[in-house]
Order: sequence, then C-alpha cells, then structure tokens
Amino acid sequence: MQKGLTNLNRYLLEEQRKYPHATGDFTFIIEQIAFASKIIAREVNKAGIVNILGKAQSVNVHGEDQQKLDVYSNAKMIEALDHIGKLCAMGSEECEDIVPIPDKYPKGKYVVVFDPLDGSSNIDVNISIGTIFGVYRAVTEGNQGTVEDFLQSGRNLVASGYVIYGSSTMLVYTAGNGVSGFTLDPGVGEFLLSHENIKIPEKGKIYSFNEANFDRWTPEIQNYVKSLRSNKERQYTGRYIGSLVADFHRNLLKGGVFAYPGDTNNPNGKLRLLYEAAPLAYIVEQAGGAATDGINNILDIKPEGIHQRTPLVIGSKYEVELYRKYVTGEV
Ligand code: AHM
Ligand code: MG
Repeated sequence: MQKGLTNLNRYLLEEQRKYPHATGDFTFIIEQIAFASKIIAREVNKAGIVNILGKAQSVNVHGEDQQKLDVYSNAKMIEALDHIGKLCAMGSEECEDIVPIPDKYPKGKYVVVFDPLDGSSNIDVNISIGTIFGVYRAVTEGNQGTVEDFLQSGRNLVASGYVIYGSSTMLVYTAGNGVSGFTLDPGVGEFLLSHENIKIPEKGKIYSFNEANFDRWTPEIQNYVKSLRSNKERQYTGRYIGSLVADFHRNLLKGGVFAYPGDTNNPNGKLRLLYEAAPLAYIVEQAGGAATDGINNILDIKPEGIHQRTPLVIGSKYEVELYRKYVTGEV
C-alpha cells in the first residue's frame, strides 16, 4: 500500500476485503478506538496549557493514584465503544469490574480490553505515554458479556495494538497479519500508514529494566542482567523510561528487551496480563519477537482474574529466549 495516502480506514477496509465473510464489525471497533485515541491525544497535548494536570480525587482498583487524564481517557474509550452494537462488554485497567454495554444499546460478539492511559505517572513530566488495547471474540452464549469472556489467553486475540502519545501520535496495530504503524497527521486528523510490516531485529542492543529493583530479583535474573552488561561481542546500552508503551515502542523498532520481572516485594511484577502484557505480546510475536513470564509464553497464559499481574519480558527473540534459559536453569 502507498505510504502517506493510506489512512487507517482505507487500510482496515482493504484488510477486511481479504476475508469475504467479514462483516465489518471488527473494522468499526478499531476505527472507534482510533477515534478515542485522537481525542485522548488532543487532551494529552494540551494538558499543560489548560491546567488539567494533577491527581484526581480517586485511587484506582490497584491502589495507585489516578491522574485526571486517566479518568478522562477511560471515559472516552468507553464512550467511543459502548453504543456501536459490536461489543458485549469491555474491560479496563481503570475499572474494577467488567464494563457492561448499557441496555439501551445493541450488543455484539466482541469484547475489548484496554489500559486507557498507561504510564500516567509520567504525564506531569512530559514523557510519552500510551493507550494499549486488545480485541477478543466473546466465548459465552448470549450477548450479556461475562467475566469468562475476558479470561482468554492472548492466543485468542483477534487484534491488539497501542497508541503512543509522543513527539508524534502513532497507532501500531496487528490483526494477525503482521504489524502496521500509522502516524497521526494533526493537520487532517487522520492516522496515515507510516510503518509497513514492522519487524523487530532478531537481536538487540538495548535492555530496559528498572535496575533499582536489582537486589530484589532472583539470582537467575541478576545473572541474566549481568550477562548482558558484560557481553563482549555486543555492547548493550540501558534505556528505561518507565513508561511501558514508550519503552516497548523504541525496542520494537530498534531491537532489545524490556523486562518487568517479579521481585521479593511483588512476585508477579507490576504489569497486567490482560490490558498490557498480552496485547503487546501479540504485537511483538507478529513482528518476529517474543514475550515470556520467564517460563511461559505470555500468549499461552490464561488469566484467572481480569486484573492479574504477570512478570513480563518482551522484545527481540534472542534476548527473550536467553532470559528464559537463565530463569529455567538451562544456562
Ligand atoms: P500504570 O499502568 O499505572 O501507568 O503503570 C504501568 C507503568 C508502565 O508504563 C511502566 O513500564 C511501569 O509502570 C514502570 O514501573 P516502575 O516505575 O516500577 O519502573
Ligand atoms: Mg498500565
């Protein structure tokens, strides 16, 4: 497809035509997510000016401070998706329970999961943040949407993606046919195809961990990090923003590994399987990379609860596989 002239809608339409039985439901869902992300991008960009930065009065279900833009972004994602008749429920990192579709609207066969604004603690300091999303087919009968519909492994994802609000706003997306990136042209308000068939390098030179947690990691994880630091053939460099979408996006394009392992304080790490780890794992796998919790492929883990956390090691195949080998004692 021709770069620059292909907007997201055209791309989705052309993809849809490859599947004669496709109804367009799915295309509509992605378009609405993109729409919500443009509204979020606008607010993120003007946050400093209109003085809406700062913490809201509420704390989310994980006991973390919510920023006002979290609340706002969550509301916009729900508003963009609740009325379209394609979903039977939504799941958000910011909501304790699954989000039902209001009775007044028709229901559909999909469920959408999202972290509406990841890395929100970085908002005040002008660091790139992002929205992460995943789309599953509902598995339960009827169209009410139950928790069961969300407790699916990442293997069942129909699509996933993220939007990074950075020096430009970009939407990166897969529906199982490779990974494509679209950059928002603010002049026309359209996402334009800018990165076709994104592939992550097989090996990278970047590692991204919060090394302040080093003393709380297991000796196996410590040894893995030491092996990267002392690697003679490849001079690794450490890059850690502390904003998952930004760290992931850089490593996807440049190669490398991001890890948020478990530690003695938080055995399952910090990141959520459903809203963060699985959607990004699907992207990375489609780009030729890998994601593990140390033992299992992230995409094979079936969540037991919608807010379940998981250790996450994600990026280039070589570094992720090496991590698994260290943790399982193979090296
Ligand atoms: P959030 O979902 O509450 O915004 O937290 C997730 C963020 C990720 O973006 C980032 O990778 C991680 O927290 C950083 O954690 P830490 O500050 O412990 O290194
Ligand atoms: Mg998050």
